[in-house]
Amino acid sequence: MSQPPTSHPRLLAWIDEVAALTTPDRIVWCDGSEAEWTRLTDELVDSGALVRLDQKKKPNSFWARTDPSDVARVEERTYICSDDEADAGPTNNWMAPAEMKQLMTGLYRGCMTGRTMYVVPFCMGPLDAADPMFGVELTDSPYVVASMRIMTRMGSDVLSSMGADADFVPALHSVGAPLSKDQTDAAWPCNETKYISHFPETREIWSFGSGYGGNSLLGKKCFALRIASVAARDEGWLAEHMLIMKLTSPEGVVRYIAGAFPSACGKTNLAMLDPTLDGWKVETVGDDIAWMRFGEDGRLWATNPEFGLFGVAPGTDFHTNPNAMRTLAEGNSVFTNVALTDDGDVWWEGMGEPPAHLTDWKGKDWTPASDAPSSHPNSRFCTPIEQCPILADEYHDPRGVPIDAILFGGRRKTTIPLVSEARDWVHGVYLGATLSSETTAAAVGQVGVVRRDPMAMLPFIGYHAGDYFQHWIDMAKGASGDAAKLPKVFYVNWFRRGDDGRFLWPGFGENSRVLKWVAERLDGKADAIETPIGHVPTPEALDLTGLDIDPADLAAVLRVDPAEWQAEIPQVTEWFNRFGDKLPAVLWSELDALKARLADA
Ligand code: GTP
Ligand code: SPV
Ligand code: MN
Repeated sequence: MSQPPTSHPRLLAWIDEVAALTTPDRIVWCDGSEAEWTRLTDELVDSGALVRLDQKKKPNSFWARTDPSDVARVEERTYICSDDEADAGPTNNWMAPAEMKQLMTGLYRGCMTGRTMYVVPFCMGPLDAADPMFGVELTDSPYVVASMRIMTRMGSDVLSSMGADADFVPALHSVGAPLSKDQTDAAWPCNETKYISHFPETREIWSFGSGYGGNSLLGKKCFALRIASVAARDEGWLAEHMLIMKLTSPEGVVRYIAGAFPSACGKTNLAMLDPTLDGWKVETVGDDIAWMRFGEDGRLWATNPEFGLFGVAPGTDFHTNPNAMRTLAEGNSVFTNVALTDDGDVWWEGMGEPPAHLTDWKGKDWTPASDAPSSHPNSRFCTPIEQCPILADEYHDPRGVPIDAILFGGRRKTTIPLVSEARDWVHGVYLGATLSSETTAAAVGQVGVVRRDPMAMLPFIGYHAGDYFQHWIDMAKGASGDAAKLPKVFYVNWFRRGDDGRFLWPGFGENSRVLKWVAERLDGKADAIETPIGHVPTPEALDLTGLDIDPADLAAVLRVDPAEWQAEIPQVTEWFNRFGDKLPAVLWSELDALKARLADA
């Protein structure tokens, strides 16, 4: 082992302990340098784990294929190991911490044999934050190291900032595939047995068996949402699955908007939106995670703790998300489970006409006549956020941005109108708590099933969801008692469909029309109809300049159908019942009030 570049006693002791357990052949401290990136990616290319893309088309970029069994987050294998089972609540898997540690210690024993253990010091959010949030990931996956370098601030600077005594979240990761002598490595080593475990009291993460994104890049969902949500509950802030954007009107009025949509439901696209409305400007602050704290002004300020974008590839194109395409053209990216073109570029469904021949995500020949898609529906690009051409300057500011509006949204074919505005904060919390969406390929399991996904955080709340709802309601107290300082809450749905299955609303850049209505509501300018579910724009209140939309489609996408909403009531009741007496009573009152309004409608 090379001389450790730190004297941090707790870190050194932990590394010794993990090394003794997992028995790696060597330990490498990651410095985050360009030279290190080059060495790692060269090694991965030499071993066949990565393919280097064409230097002109995608400079310094790579194509990765996973094992076909390791393509998404594994919610069934994800655990919140709180001391008390009641603290994990009904929405999380739970195991007692000692039991989980014993079980996983068995799995970890010798699991890094034949491999390198990388020490990855990282920081979620800017290093010059008042209270930088450090983590250290120990991993035996060089793919994870390369990805962590894109997704987080990582390396020597972080280690020096940590000094000898900074607090950090220890995050242990292994693909769970020890290598014996003479054994050739798999292109994507992983283990059929997977555990993604969180210990909220001790703020630790133990991950085993998967190399995929949310299961293995432990700064992201595991730290910045599951562990951070627990810290946020204790300290009076919010760690949320939200995009953050800066919206500027033609008059130069700036609004900061956060948006919580479940996985693969449009956060990255909205965060990077290219407005079709003249004079409106969107700039990106974050596309997946927001940490929101009260400022001295009593307003809620949001920061993006990440350093990269880990975005859904299929559907991304110059027509839908040109800013993502421009970000990727800069290179320095890793593409996972997309298709490879014969001239060394990447391709995926939604990127216009398919080439005559591709190598698909399983490494097989693919032609337009092939039955299966060329790219996995949860294939991803991993790319530095600083390459985004519309990155807001405020991204770098450790104080973040003061949030004017929160959008909740999901993927619903029916019922939910294009946009509605909550009546007040508690009604907004009700909308978030009852948010529903069709499941997507971002998690292993059936796709297209409607489920409740509160605040788009169902798989990410690190404690009891009933307590989480109460925490959201209590945020009203943080605003120095002035509810007017809280963000206004809106509920959007880009995915409503007609009887023929078509999307009723064109989405993407056209969503700027909805953003304009939101901004005008904040200014008290735009018209709305009061419906039982909240304030919905009149068709005239939406700026439809230059948009060719059938008036019948517009009416259908804005429609609030009391019968459809009545049909949701038993599902919401059943959902709320799951939380027993942990469900804040005011949410039952909101449901009762909704029922009464629907009965009168
Ligand atoms: P995660 O990274 O999993 O959290 O996903 P996300 O919420 O960032 O979703 P993303 O923006 O990557 O979009 C997911 C899928 O929805 C992509 O295939 C997009 O093309 C598609 N999508 C995004 N916005 C819209 C929209 O306004 N309308 C339609 N029809 N599809 C959209
Ligand atoms: C999500 O599923 O919400 C993602 C991808 O952003 S992952 O990093 O795998 O969680
Ligand atoms: Mn996400």
